[in-house]
Amino acid sequence: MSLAAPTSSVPSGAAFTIGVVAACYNPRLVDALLARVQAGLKAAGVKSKRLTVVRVPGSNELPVAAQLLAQRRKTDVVIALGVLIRGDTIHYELIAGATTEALQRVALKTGVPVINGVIVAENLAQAQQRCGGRIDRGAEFAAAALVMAALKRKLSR
Ligand code: DLZ
Repeated sequence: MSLAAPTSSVPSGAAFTIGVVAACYNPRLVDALLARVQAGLKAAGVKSKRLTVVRVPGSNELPVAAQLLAQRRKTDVVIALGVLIRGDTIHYELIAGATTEALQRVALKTGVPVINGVIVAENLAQAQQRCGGRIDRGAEFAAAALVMAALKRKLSR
């Protein structure tokens, strides 16, 4: 994963309904990532009553939950969060590839943007840096979600 995050401005989130699905695997890391996503959304004005957070066992289960959230009538965007660490997970590449592809399929099938917030790290230190450390991927995922929600509204009119 690159360190070069986009720098575009973040639209207000006040009008958006957002679904977040987070894996329970690597719970401390995912919880830290989720907290940062929630902080980013809140800072942009997303109302707590318009934010639904659900948990699934592992990253493999993210796509189906993302689809269920996307199919809810008012959902503007879905964010899927998980952590995969190469050293810890033998079939890391399989899960990472399958999850990425399936999340993209959900987005294209439903027309609701799905932000791929699965951290794919080489080791624990790298994962910690990206979930609760100096690289704020959570804020990036929140910003990407708001940009895509705004784009969907604009182009769906
Ligand atoms: C089984 C498994 C393993 C070994 N590692 C991870 C992981 O690092 N991150 C993650 O999110 N999930 C992992 N899982 C669980 C799978 O994603 C899935 O929950 C199970 O295979 C059941 O379908």
